[in-house]
Amino acid sequence: MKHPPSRPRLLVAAGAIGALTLGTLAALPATSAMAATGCSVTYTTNSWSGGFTANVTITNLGDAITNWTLGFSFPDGGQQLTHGWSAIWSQSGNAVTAHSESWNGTLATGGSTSIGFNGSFTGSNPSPTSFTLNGTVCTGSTTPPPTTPPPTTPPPTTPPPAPQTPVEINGQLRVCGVNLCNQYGRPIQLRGMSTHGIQWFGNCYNNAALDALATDWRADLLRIAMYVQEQGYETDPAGFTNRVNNLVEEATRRGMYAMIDFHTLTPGDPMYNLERAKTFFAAVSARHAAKNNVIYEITNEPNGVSWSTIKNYAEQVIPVIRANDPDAVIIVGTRAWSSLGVSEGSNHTEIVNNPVNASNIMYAFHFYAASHRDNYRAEVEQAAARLPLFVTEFGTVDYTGDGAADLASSTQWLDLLDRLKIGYANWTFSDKAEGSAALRPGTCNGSNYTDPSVLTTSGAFMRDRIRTPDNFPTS
Ligand code: IDC
Repeated sequence: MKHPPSRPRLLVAAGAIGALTLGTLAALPATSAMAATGCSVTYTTNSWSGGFTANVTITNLGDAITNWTLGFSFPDGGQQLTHGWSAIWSQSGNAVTAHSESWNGTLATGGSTSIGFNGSFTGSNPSPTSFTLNGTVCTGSTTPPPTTPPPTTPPPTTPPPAPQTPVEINGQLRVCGVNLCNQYGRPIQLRGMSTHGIQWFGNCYNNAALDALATDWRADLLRIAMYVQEQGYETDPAGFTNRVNNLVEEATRRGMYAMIDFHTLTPGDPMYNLERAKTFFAAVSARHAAKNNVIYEITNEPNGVSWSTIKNYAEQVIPVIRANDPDAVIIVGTRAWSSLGVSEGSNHTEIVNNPVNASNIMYAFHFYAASHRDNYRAEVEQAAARLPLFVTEFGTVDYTGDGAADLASSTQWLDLLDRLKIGYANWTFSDKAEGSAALRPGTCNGSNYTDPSVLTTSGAFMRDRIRTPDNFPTS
């Protein structure tokens, strides 16, 4: 029974096992993950002075296995495996491993096999207290296979509702009483920006800039300022008509309302441009008749002329648009730079007493916050009770378009317009070196329109005002 120690042989055997074990270990997790596991082990010894024989019986209590590895640890540091049989034995430190031979690897459920070894010891020879078979601790009972969770179909991914654009929500607008109403007949306020003169600042209305206006500023509205004089429309009617049409398409693609501003300024008599207006509006209204987001502003700022002259002009231009686009909202400039007459000593009653003979129209009011204050605000408050108003242009600065932004007066103005649900477009979404411009000079040469550093004082103020939620009524 006594077998002499034979360490060199064991070392060679251990090396061989190491090579075998690699493949086995890799296979183990896959099989054991699906199988019931369990085992019991009996371990008995006969010992003599400094040596012993251990008989080990392994019983498989789990599903059938085709090879096995028994593991245990000697409790005493002096215990040493010297020679084993019926398995490929190895020892590393206190840890002992026995791997099945080809002939006893298969163990059915309940099947047993006996193996053994001789060992030496220096102090005592306690038996190991814990065994593992293929990694499972042998407790004498069976562990059912882990219940494989049913294949999880990922929950249907409901895409987050696409944020709706102002035009998707509100659809075709129409004037209702003194308000602008959406497709549900509910009053709304549109908040947005005006271009500068597109003959000068066309480079500011590129994709990145308009994307920023629609998604970063969350503007509802783009006012397209097409000057008629000052190197504008009169110099190239077809070319400017195309430019306006293209910007209408750009606003439409981004779900914004497009306001076409026939930007008369000097001379102040709109009749000076009557034929141009008819030609221009016939063209753009034909082109955009099927759209629901186009608003026509037929004259920017009449000045030095009577209200009856403006009314006469309006009643000639409006039918040209109506012939193509019967349901579009049309906005008429008012006397004295669209001040409802105030800047030339009149007031809104001249309109109330002699309104434009057309339906679905609004009247323009313009202000520059550093120049126009309480008396203008009072006028707007009164007029708003009787006339549909739209602030198609205003500045946070003085009437020159330059100087410092008057944020206190601008805040008073915008609070008033919000309360009265009067729509507005701020002058200007451009990088002109003047106080009213929202973008710092040079911005439009670049591609970044969302970094706060591109905004002027006026731009930062306006962006904050415009990007707050609209809460448009939807029923
Ligand atoms: C101003 C521009 C300025 C330009 C000038 C002349 O801000 O850069 O040189 O027009 O074209 C208005 C007009 C609007 C003016 C603006 C500021 O509608 O065209 O823009 N303003 O002066 N009415 C009152 C003020």
